[in-house]
Amino acid sequence: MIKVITYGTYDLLHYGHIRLLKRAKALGDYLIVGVTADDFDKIRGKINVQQSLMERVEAIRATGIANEIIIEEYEGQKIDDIKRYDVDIFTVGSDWIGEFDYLNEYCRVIYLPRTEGISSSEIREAKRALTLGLVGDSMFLNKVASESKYVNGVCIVGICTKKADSLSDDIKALPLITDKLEELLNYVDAVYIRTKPEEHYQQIKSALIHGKHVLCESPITINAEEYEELARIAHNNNLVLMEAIKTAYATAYARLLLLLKGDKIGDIVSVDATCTRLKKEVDVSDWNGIHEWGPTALLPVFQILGVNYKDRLVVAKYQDRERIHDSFVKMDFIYNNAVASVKVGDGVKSEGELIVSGTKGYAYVPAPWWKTDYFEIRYENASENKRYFYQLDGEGIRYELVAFSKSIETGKNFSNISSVVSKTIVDIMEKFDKASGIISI
Ligand code: C2G
Repeated sequence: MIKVITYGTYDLLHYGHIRLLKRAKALGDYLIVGVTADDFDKIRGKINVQQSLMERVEAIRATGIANEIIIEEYEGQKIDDIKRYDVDIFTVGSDWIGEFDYLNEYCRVIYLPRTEGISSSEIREAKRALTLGLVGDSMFLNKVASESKYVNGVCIVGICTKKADSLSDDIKALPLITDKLEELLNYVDAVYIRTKPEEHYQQIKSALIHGKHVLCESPITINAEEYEELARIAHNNNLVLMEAIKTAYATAYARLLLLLKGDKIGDIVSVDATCTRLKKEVDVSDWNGIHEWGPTALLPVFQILGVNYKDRLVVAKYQDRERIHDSFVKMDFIYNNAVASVKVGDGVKSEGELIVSGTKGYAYVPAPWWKTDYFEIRYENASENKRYFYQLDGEGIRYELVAFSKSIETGKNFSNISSVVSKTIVDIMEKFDKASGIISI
């Protein structure tokens, strides 16, 4: 019996895949099909896969072509599989020609002509086809423009800005550059907003009223009533209003949360998050420290300990006598059985780490924890320490854009940030801006 093996993602199974599978089967008597696991795809850069692993396995099974279906989970697994299943032939489409010649050491390698004119990416592009407009003057928008290229179906077609000249060539080449938001809104399906928080409410409201979906840098607003109003407008018009905190979409951060929920370090007693970035000179026209860093630093506190803290202590150092621009803020939150401490600022330098302390051990995320691909779970007995690494491309922005476009396309909520957490972040910002209960140093 001649055993043949082939591998693929097989997202949105199409006739190109099926032709490949039929020709692979014809090479022998028994066909094993390896379907790639979600994590494995993400690590190898396939971040747009629409169907779950099980949906893709079931679609392959339904063809009746495969004699056996396995899951491809890690780099190098093909060699293990060829040995384990005593495979005679490895085959894959000609788009991979040369990539798997090393397998000749273990079995015959055959590249089959790829079917032209169809691909999962093209199907996704056609299904999703979302035009996106950027709003703001920040250099951060350059990253969003370059990251959007990795997201099937999302096309940035314009920007509303007053500083186009200071932005990237990608942005300068956009078909529409305007300083009028309404002009941009008439040209796109959705907007990504990165402007000063005090401008968000009006900009988001205008976009929603124009029937546009919104991805907005946190804090979405700095007023709780305004947040509620915007959430209501979005809900009533079946529009997506999603908060952008790229950390929430970093795989390592998301996996850390799952481990902590799984009792890996016992009962969590303390969460300590620090985010600082010392600016050469503080531009009081720019975001102040708490608005720029507060949402990111607060995210693990509220996602790990929840939002029902009993009390809080806020200490702030300001750059200016009017107390408009904070340079350093320390916030402590008291819970029933835990405490959290957040330190943020753009006028003070500290170690940007995240430490979650528990009754069995602790989680340590090194600086810059907010865009980490690595963390450790540490115990009293260091030999039990565990290290985790998860590839992070583009600081998490592309995954955030995928979640936004999937939410729009499906009408389901693919945001990694719950509305309760969003609301609490807004509440903290509003209280801070009203200087309620702040100890100034
Ligand atoms: N394919 C094809 N014709 C197409 C599209 C895909 O012949 N129009 C083939 C690919 O060459 C591959 C298989 O169908 O052999 C599955 O394609 P994908 O689902 O795109 O997955 P891919 O990542 O290309 O799979 O490690 C090997 C890879 O996993 C191969």
